Amino acid sequence: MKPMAPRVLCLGIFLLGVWQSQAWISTENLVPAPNLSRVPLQPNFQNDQFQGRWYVVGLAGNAIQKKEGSQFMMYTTTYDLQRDNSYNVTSILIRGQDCDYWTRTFVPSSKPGQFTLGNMQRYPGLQSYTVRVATTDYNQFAMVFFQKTSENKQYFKITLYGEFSPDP
Ligand code: DBS
Ligand code: DBH
Ligand code: DBH
Repeated sequence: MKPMAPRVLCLGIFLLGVWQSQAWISTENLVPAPNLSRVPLQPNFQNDQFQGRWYVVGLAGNAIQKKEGSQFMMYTTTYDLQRDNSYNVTSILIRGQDCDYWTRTFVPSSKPGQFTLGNMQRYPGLQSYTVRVATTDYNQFAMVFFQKTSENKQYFKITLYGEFSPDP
């Protein structure tokens, strides 16, 4: 893998720090989500270039919990552009010998780089779901902001994606 820009590494380490320091927070007492207007949006977002498999190298949020005794789970997320310009989004989580697959649809909004969740009615309790690509170079890194309202609680998370290189 090509070396990532030092700025991105710093950001990643910062996010991991946030994640660690917030790991104890219960869902009864959530840190408020930032207003969307304060979250950057990748200018001139190119949906075709963003496609493909990303490796999740950092995860921070107001309800992200480290399961006791287990390592932080690593996963990949693949964005597949459909004919209607939505993405089929599949995450693969490795758990020992098992693979967990998780697929959903991200539907484009009027702002390129911002999405809502398709088939919302499939998720009980889910009232809103917004995804915003904050920044990316389409190749080596991306930062993506997620916000969801579920059972009247507002959750957010930020993922740092790194380049997926299956064969060094
Ligand atoms: O997809 C998400 C967007 C998401 O899972 C969360 C926030 C925004 C989140 O906080 N998830 C935690 C609580 O449901 C979790 O444990 O996964
Ligand atoms: O399992 C999940 O809920 C999940 C897994 C990977 C998820 O919500 C996500 C990525 O956003
Ligand atoms: O309900 C959920 O937790 C959920 C629903 C849709 C979720 O975590 C997600 C998409 O990532």
